[in-house]
Amino acid sequence: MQKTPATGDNQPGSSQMMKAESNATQRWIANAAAATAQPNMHPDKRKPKTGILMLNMGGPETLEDVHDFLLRLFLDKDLMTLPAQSKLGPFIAKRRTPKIQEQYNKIGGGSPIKKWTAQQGEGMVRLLDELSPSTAPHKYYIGFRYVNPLTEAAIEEMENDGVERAIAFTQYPQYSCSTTGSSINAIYRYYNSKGVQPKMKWSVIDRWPTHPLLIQCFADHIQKELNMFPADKRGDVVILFSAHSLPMTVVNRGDPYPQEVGATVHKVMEKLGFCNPYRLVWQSKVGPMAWLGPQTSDAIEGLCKRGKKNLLLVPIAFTSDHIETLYELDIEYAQVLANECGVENIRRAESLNGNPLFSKALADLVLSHIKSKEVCSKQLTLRCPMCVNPVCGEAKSFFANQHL
Ligand code: GF9
Ligand code: FES
Repeated sequence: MQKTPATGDNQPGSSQMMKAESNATQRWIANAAAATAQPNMHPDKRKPKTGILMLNMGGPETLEDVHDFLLRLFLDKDLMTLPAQSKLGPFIAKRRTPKIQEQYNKIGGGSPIKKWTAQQGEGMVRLLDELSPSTAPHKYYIGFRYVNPLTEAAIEEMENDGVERAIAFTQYPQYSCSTTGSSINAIYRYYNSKGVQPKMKWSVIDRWPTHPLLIQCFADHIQKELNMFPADKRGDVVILFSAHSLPMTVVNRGDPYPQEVGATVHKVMEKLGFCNPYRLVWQSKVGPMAWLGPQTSDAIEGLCKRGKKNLLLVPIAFTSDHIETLYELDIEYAQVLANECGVENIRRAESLNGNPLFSKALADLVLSHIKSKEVCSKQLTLRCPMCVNPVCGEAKSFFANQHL
């Protein structure tokens, strides 16, 4: 028999009191067992108090996943609106699949984004459990927009796990309605289409373009790469920050992304003491419409023509490797295009990937967010001046009505 806790003036005897004491004892034993057993349990088996949903677009892990990735992308009404989208979307997805499969084939057969996100998430929750016992256990969930694990499945898992506090944490440092906005709308659509209210309390980390540890990571990776240039060329290197471009229709409706990417670039250069000349350029334009420029490829060509032949490419809007770094920057630009242009030295700064300081940045963002007791940034409460997507307004109201 276990020792029972002192219960004051209990007089043993009546069955009522025996029952009361027995209940108290069992509760005490259960509580004690939970308190001592939980920290030793496998992290995945403990009931998480705080769930952190890491939002990103995701990428196909295998060549077989390419089609469904493209299908979901071209059906995403928060990313783009096409005429007769439910017919045209699948048509374009199918037509583009072979070309995109070929690109993924050249980078080893698939996107590494899930692997990196999981590693970053593990590091983040390990730190959070140490730094914030009152909100522990923390569990990370991956919510991709276009591949598994999909955002909707992750939300369901969080609800089933009995998470109390749900934090939607965008993994895009800079906010665009076409990226983070689409993921946030997806969370809103999940509850709206089921017609249920969340059991968890939701809040959002919607942007972090100038977080000091993010800036430190970028500066470290740039410095490391600058040091790889021949010493006599190092001072002549042009740093080309390359971010995913946006259609001008998105820019002109007032999307905050170009300004926020500019803010990241400025802080990184400040950290480096403005050691080299630099530009912010934009990659991955597709289709016939106008996109924000200058394009990364044109900038490489134009600089070479003007005698600037030592270039350092820095992916600044994605934190992990993906097709735009491993194929577009490394193969298309740094190998093929650079050769044609007569480049002397061209290098690419490493993505943040498995850098432990980056996991620390993520943990610090979550911790500051919890301490702030705010549902989201003030910026998230404002729709783009020219927004025509009603779901943006509904999603903003959904989060504004979450009371922590
Ligand atoms: C984006 C990051 C920032 C379809 C073209 C066939 C459209 C689009 C984007 C922005 C990704 C990562 C931005 C379209 C239509 N967009 N891509 N917007 N993508 N592709 O509106 Cl970090
Ligand atoms: Fe920006 Fe709707 S497009 S808020």
